[in-house]
Amino acid sequence: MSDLTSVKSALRAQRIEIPSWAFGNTGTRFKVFGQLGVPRSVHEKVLDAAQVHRYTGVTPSVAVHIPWDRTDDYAALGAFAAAEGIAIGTVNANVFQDDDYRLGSVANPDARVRRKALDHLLECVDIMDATGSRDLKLWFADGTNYPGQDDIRARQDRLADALRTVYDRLGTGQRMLLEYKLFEPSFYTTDVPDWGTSLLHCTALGPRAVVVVDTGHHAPGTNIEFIVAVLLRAGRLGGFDFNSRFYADDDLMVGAADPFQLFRILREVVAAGALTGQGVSFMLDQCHNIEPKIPAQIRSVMNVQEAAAKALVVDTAALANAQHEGNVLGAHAVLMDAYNTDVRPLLAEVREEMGLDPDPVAAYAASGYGEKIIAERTAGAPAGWGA
Ligand code: RM4
Ligand code: MN
Repeated sequence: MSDLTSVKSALRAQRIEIPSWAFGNTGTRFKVFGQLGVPRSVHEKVLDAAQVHRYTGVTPSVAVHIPWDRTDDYAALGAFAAAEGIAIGTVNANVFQDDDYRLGSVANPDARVRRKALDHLLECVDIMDATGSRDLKLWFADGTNYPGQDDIRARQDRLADALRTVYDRLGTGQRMLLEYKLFEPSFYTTDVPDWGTSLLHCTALGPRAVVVVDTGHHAPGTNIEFIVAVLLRAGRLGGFDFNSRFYADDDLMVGAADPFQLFRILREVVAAGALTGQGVSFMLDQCHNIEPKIPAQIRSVMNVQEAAAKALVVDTAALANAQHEGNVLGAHAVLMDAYNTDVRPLLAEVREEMGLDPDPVAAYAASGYGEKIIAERTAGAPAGWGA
């Protein structure tokens, strides 16, 4: 795809989902630095998420994390979001913050703990029914710290049993997204450490179980775009959790650490015709420990858009030709020409055509919303990681 009209229409149609937890206070195991104006409820997170959509025009849904976003009436939450012009998106389960989960959740050796974790996952599907969410995202902290601590294969069996029960409970049109992560908090084995393990479980379950690629969840040097290409080919790429890493699961802004990697990933997505449409969900999974949160989300969305635009302007005919001729340097040059294109004027034009300010960062700063929430949100407990 390289004619301007189709590039622009793809950029207009691209959708990015932002995470509710990006707006709460976060930090590391060393310190959580509180910020002013932080939401005190899921409703205020929705208001902040709606701001990101107002200035970017491409983030019409916000993912929630249960229990961080627990509320009495999820249908009402969905209606509240709709009134703000956005929807409740992916429901993220959380079976890693309870004392009971010391030895794991659905793979725990204790049947009582497994049942408790399973009940939480099923509750998340109930919430999806109420909010109209399509996707359930599962990430398990399960694993072991020491050789011999538990039986590796038995843990896989327990995991598979739980996934089967949840999969069978999904309603029409609902999907299960199974995320993997190399290590942490478990340091010896992790029960879903890589895309292969995730894919094996998804394949056993059925077509509505798909893999999530969190860009921060790989060993240094991993070729993530290769994984993306393979999963797309198999029809099992459910979506991304975008963020940046320098060392481990850093959760920094997407496109900050390695914009070239983001381009290479999105190049595979564009090549598979999967940038727009319903199949692949483009989510951010980030925390903003020291930078202001709403502007950081806006910046992140723009980083994804810039990488996507570069992926869209690849001269595919010239690339195919060079590849066919075995012209190694020529093919590489075609890709680098696209990567080195300054797509910011193009994106500014697309925004203007969408009735948006060409500079979302400046438009948000000029809106006064940041000052308003600092003045208003003085009482009560700011949202954070705590359940
Ligand atoms: C995990 C994983 C999940 C995210 C939690 C907060 O490492 O990336 O997607 O929801 O962190
Ligand atoms: Mn993630």
